Amino acid sequence: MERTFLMVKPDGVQRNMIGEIVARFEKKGFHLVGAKLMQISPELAGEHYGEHKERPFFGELVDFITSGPVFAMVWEGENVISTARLMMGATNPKESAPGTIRGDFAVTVGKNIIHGSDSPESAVREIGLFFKEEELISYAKDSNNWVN
Ligand code: RTP
Ligand code: MG
Repeated sequence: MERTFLMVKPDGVQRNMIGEIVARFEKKGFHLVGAKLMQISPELAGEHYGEHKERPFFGELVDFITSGPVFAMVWEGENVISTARLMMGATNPKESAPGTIRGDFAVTVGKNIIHGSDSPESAVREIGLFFKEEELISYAKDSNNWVN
């Protein structure tokens, strides 16, 4: 079963959106296997966003993602990586469709509420960066049988 790494960014935590975001993925039919509120260090931020190191916004991105607590999660389910990206909406909220998280709740690209892995390779890498194996819980839930 596929897994992805999702994270409510500091703006989402400050705006009391953890519950709203968790609820969307739960109701969709995905399965939560790990979650924690945490403060990202500058080192972890640099690794997580390593692909953007040369971009002009890198410094701002690291400052923002380390500016307050984030809510880190691992979700499991059929096609969860690409479906979660659809549910998040386009990176820039001025282009994200209504009905998506960014389309419904965000205005500007630097404060777009949620992160989600963009590929199977990113998902494995990011889950490994943020979670220890023992922090991820495999468990059965009867409701899963009504989804797949
Ligand atoms: P994320 O990694 O945070 O889930 O976002 P994403 O895949 O949709 O977008 P990505 O290209 O990976 O960019 C990472 C984050 O950098 C900020 N950004 N700022 N000022 C800008 O032009 C700009 N472009 C990107 C955004 O906050 C984006 O989420
Ligand atoms: Mg990205």
